[in-house]
Amino acid sequence: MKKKIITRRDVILTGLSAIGGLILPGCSKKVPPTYGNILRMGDNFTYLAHRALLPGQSMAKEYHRGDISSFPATGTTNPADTSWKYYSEDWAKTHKNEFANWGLSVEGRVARPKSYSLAELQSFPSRTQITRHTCEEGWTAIAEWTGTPVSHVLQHAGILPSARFVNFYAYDGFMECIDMLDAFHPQTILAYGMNGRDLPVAHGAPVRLRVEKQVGYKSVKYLQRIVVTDEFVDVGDTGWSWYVGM
Ligand SMILES: Nc1nc2c(c(=O)[nH]1)N[C@H]1C(S)=C(S)[C@@H](COP(=O)(O)O)O[C@H]1N2
Ligand SMILES: [Mo]
Repeated sequence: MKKKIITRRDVILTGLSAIGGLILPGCSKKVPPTYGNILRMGDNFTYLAHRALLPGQSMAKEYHRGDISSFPATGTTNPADTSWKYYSEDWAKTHKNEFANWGLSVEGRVARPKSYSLAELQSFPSRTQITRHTCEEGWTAIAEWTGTPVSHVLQHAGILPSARFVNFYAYDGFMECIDMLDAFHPQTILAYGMNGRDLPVAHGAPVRLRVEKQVGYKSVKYLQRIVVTDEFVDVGDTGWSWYVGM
């Protein structure tokens, strides 16, 4: 996987002058900061090149039931574990309540900010997809995910025309952001089901994001809040690339 990224970056750096002039001027807040890091600059070039050159709504490959594999759980696997550094009392409470009082807040640049219950999300149009998850640590796994498209929820909340980014916040403090092209991608869903059952705790219950066109860490587990913004929210240098499109 590493090799692929380097190859892609080389290709993009060669084509840089062509797209650089087109997109870079005046968009300081439209792409993430690079912190003077040359690899970060590469990430942004990859992002801008993808957005300029590739069809944004191309689909991630979907698999068959028989392709479903075992699936490791990584990062936070139980936010109610008090010995865990990202322990969440709020998540533990809503889990104890079988998520009856859980709500996903959708706020920011939307006309009708509100909190969506699990039942409400489950009543929205649903999509089921069998896809391959690719973790930056070098493993992949295939599972079936069921959820409602992020696009449906954003439109339900009345997303404003100036909005450009969608920020996802989790109970364990994890946060990720995607742009509108990924947010409105048909395979970008708020998943409440995995392999035909409720989403297990270890995989982000009750609802997680699935962004099939990006590396695994963009698929935020234990969702708590979605904030729509006009500009890129700079949370500082996390050491993780913002754009990890595949
Ligand atoms: N809230 C939250 N979301 C997260 C993580 C996490 O630690 N916390 N880890 C990320 C990473 S690096 C990966 S590979 C996947 C792991 O999902 P899984 O546990 O279902 O395999 O979730 C992503 N989303
Ligand atoms: Mo990961």
